[in-house]
Amino acid sequence: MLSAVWITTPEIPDMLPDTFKYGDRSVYFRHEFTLNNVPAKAVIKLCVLGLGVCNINGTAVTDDVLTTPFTAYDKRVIYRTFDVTKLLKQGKNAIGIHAGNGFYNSNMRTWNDCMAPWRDKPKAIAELCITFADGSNTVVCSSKDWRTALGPCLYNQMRQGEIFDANLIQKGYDSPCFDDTKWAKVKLAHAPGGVLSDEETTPIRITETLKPVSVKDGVYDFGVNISGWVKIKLNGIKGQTIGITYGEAFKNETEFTDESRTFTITENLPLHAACKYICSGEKGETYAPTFCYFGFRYVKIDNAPDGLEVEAQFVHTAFDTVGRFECSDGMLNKLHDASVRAIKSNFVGIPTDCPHREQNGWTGDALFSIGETLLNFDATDAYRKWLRDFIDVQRPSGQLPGIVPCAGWGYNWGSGPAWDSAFILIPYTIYTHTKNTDIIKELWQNMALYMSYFESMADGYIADFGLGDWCPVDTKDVCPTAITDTAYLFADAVAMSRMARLIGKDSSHWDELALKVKAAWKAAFWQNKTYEHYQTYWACAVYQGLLDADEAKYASSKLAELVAINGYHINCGVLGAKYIFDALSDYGYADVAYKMATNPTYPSYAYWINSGMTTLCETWNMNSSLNHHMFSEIDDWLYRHVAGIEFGDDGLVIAPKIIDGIDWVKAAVRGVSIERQQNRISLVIDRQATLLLCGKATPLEKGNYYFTV
Ligand code: RAM
Repeated sequence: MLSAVWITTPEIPDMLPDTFKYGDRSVYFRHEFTLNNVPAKAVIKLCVLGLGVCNINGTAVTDDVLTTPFTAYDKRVIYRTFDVTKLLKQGKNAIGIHAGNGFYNSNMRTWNDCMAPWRDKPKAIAELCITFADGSNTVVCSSKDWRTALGPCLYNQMRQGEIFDANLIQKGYDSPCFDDTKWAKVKLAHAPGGVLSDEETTPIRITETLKPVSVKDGVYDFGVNISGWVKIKLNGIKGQTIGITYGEAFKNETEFTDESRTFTITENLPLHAACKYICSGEKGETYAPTFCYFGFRYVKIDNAPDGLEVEAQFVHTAFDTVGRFECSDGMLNKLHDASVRAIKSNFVGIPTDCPHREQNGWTGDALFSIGETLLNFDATDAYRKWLRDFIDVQRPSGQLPGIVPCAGWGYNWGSGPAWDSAFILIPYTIYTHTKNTDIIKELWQNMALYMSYFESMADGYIADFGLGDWCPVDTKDVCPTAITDTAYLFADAVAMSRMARLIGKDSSHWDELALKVKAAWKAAFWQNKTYEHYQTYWACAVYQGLLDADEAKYASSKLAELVAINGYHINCGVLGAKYIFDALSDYGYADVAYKMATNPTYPSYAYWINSGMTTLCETWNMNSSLNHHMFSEIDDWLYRHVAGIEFGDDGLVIAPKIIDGIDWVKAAVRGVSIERQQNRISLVIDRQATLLLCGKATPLEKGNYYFTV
């Protein structure tokens, strides 16, 4: 990208409708050039900020959507490379770009967006490298000679939506011989400031198309909650404005709940998870947004002509599926589906918290779902990109914000050990699944920097800062944060020690730290009556490995007792929910975990499903987002305990739990598959493993096995 320059649109005030601020509008860029021969090979290196579509001779260079990865653009900007050999021809050619705001030019006050250090109007950089059969080559770069005009999106903002006027589409702008004499010359733009990086990321794509399951009074129900948008096809009248509003749930016959919407409601911004489409009047015109996405199950379409066709498009990071799970219990299967759907909807370039309201890269949410995401998907490339984003926003002290990337918000609220530990424990979990240490080596310095910050925030090895057991059942009586924070200091120290050894570094500091923290945790919290009524307390102690074997057994039995006393209801927040399934199942109480998960009454996972949820919620009483993935540890439990496939610290462990009521289970992850019918198990493994059954460990070589238990 050396010879290319960043280009933008000069201000052309008289071309703007006065209701919109400059920068709200999408812009076009175009350039024509002549080739004397047919290219043998051509690639375009491209970055459009915030987002853009690039066409060559009328054809898109990619099927990917929301193409430019979201990064702290003043630190790192990722450009993508696309093979465009087939799109070029001998003679006249044209490149056309349609650019919008994305997170580069977000106007929201919340999360500091509008104050982002990188914020600017849309801009682009492109370098088209062409090689001919005779070995000669030429390069076509974005330059001051390109032309620009305002685009058809009168308004476009990621979380809010678009106002798209089809009458302003400049047909043929991306093909040669288009008359651009009324277009302006581009202006050279400031580079966004970040290092230009060509790293690989997993693209965002439309992965599924859904037909509505019901339509009534302009409300289309797609049956499931997803991330993405709808595509409409219609025969409208020129100038007719169609309203398309997205929502998760209704508060009355016609209106969506406020929780279904973006924070734009409180900020009084023009759109609240909605698009407006102004028809051109052409027969069969189609529209789907380009510069925003939504979280929704329903759309409400106003003022549409008869014969409107509507389909939903599920949009997320298109990682390959590597896992499947199914069993004889229908509720568990629904919980698996809901978890998978929540994970997909919440990975749109970065792991987010919810697709409809925030679309933020909340670190904790990603940590809480890391196991199940890696069991279901080949997501390591996508995480690598996101973990690099941590480096970009880490303060020199080592401190991390609660959302990554961030525009300067989230260092003093929304972070803390349980969220920040994503930076330590996600790389380690990726290692356990892939056995590849590259990511650890790459992040090592920054992880160590974070740990020095974490240690400096602990008083006598007790840490107590940031968020704790978030979104609990009982908001008035929450397990103290010091218990869970200090446990993360221990867990992180243990992971650092293991990672140090894996990459040939000295682990002694982390070993000592782990011992000291464990001692401090036990002195402060162990067997202290004040905490014994918290499920999270017992679960944390067991899950994080703070106890000796006998103590862990005892704690697990106390936890099982507590769950039973509570009518087999879960009674914790995100942290407790992360620990409780393991803490019960590792010591013989998988049946209690099963009863708790499938308990039909509030609060429980099954209660969500019985209330019509198709994803997981943010709160047990469903009064907030209905598409969060932070409670998805249940899916990890299905794979690791119910099916018994675990990629552990020391390799593959096969440890299926025989639970009364679950007659059969079928699951597979990568080269490992297991099927259980009552007490007969068949197993295929593509590597060595340890079989753990009835407390007995047996080493297994790669191969096929049949046994009864
Ligand atoms: C909410 C988010 C997220 C959580 C933070 C702390 O706003 O949706 O799930 O991690 O709060």
